[in-house]
Amino acid sequence: MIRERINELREIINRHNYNYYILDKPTISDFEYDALMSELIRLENENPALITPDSPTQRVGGKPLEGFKTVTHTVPMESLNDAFSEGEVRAFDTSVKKALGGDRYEYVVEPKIDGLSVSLEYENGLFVRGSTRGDGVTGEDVTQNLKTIKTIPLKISGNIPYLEVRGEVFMPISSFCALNEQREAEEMPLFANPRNAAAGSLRQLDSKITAQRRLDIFVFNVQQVAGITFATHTESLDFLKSLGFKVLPTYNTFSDINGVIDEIERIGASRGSLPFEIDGAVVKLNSFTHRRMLGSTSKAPKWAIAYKYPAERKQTKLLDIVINVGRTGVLTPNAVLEPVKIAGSTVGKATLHNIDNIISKDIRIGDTVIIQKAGDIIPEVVLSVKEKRDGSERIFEMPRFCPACASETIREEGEAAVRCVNPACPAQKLRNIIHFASRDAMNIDGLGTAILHQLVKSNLIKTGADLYYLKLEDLVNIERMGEKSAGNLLAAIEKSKSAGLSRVIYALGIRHVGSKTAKLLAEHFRDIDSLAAADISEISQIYDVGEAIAESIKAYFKTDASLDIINKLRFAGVDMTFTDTVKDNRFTGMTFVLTGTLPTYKRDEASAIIESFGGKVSGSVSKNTTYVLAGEEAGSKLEKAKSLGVTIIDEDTFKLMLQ
Ligand code: 0OX
Repeated sequence: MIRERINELREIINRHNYNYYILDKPTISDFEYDALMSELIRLENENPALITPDSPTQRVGGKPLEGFKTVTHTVPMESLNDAFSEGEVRAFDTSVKKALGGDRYEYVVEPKIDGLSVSLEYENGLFVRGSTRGDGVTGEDVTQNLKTIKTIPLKISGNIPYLEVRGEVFMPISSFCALNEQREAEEMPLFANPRNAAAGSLRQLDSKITAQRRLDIFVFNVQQVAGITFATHTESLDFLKSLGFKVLPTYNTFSDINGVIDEIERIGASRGSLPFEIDGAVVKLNSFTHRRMLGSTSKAPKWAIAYKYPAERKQTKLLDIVINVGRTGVLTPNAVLEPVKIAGSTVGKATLHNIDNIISKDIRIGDTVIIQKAGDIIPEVVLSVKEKRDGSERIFEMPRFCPACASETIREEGEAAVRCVNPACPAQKLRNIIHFASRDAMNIDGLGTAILHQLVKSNLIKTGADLYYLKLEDLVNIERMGEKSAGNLLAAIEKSKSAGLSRVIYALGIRHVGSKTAKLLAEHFRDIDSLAAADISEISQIYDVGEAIAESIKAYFKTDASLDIINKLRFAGVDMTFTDTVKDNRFTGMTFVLTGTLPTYKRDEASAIIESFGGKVSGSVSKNTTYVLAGEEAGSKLEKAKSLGVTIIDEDTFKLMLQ
């Protein structure tokens, strides 16, 4: 009874998923859909034995992985030879004609989706494995992540013992824009284009993140199938469509090259209005017999070619140059343009990269310029049209003062970028505070980006030092924070006051000062005031601390804003003196067994560390062993640990435990 209802619900939900995601024709309301899904989730929760891997509930992502397994592609995932002109496409046709010796032949022309290639494998109708292309022979197992893509069927009909299909995972432009908008609001680094966003999303070890990313797929090839043969590629694509796959939006056939060229142009002209990005058109022979006659080189088939569209260029007027202060303090000159339509969107802004670029291309305010949209979402100014000048154009200079905070900017030797190094600069505020609270810095537990974003937005904090002046009511007033979590957070902030000098130095976010340098500085100067007062020669005398780092430290402590931060930290009672590392007793009562060769620690080093934290090291595994720390070529101890169910850790995990 319950089993039947579960099956029925799965079928109904799968049908609605197909209507919504593949046909783009929803047949029920979101409300009704959610009700069906909730019922299925409830029934499965009550009857966990009835959960199957192809259930629509299994698309939400699972436990984070430690790493991806590698997959060997039994049928190589070949790449394509490129063509950049009509002439090259015609030359390809000439070589095909020659190889087929007078046979009549037919081409298929497909849009070339700009995403990343994946393989999907089905055994007895069930989606069992999905992997990235990798180098074509070995890729990574990303099954969990692919399952979150609603257009990938988890089950197919037709009694097919084995099927492997290939497709391109991509991020629709609208999802990409929404994702970047959200990341911008959270002050996270932006993805340069939808392809990078898709790749970053598919290669997440935590599939729950992938599930939030709204990826999609177009399938375009049968790699292998048991029990069915096709005469042509289009036949195989029609077959995939009938199984419920989301196949490429077009795959038209042509029996002469002129038709192919026209189709390439047609696809190119549609580029701007497609909801996803394409970077070319693929021309393939349709007949599998003909494909076999042509064969492949080691890299790519000789029966196909990818025509790559040139980056679109447009002419417009450069109205002004404005400065954007990025999250790392870099001042970037941006062009304000007379709006033009390019690659599907209206553009009024373009990047000029840096001042050297402006000087070398002699770009002036008021110039007529050529802009180009290549892989990146923000177009760039390629050149200025000097013939169109009338003498009214103005030469641009970088401002000496930061437009966001008015403090003096610096340009380091050998660097193209001009920077603002004021730690309290509003353009970098949130980023600096996130760094301040992060694990290797003040290590404030429970203080994530979202909370910090709200604290900054409500003007409760301007720098990391302000965290020490937060009160309970400040925290409970921000969204979604209960009194208990607010209390925990205050306790974590309080605890961080004794993090020690090296963490404080690192937390300040001084350019070039990583946690290793911060430790060296802390050991040498022993309190923050000595560091702040030191001159460049004294700082750069420290082994491993060069002149560039020393200059950066000096520049940091020169600003009033930095001194203000130091004073606030002092007044709040943050320990800014160096004490030789005090070990805690975190391993008391635990027994470790070491086996195999560890990547960086020698055995006795690891043993000494364990003992210094109060743990014991034993030579043999028993049920009383807490952890087996295993390296390369671990032998029987590892086997024994597995059989006894003892937790096995690697060196990376061990290092995490030491932090
Ligand atoms: C795409 C795409 C990629 C099959 C044989 C060699 C390459 N990105 O849209 N690859 C292929 O063809 C493979 N077709 C496509 N449409």
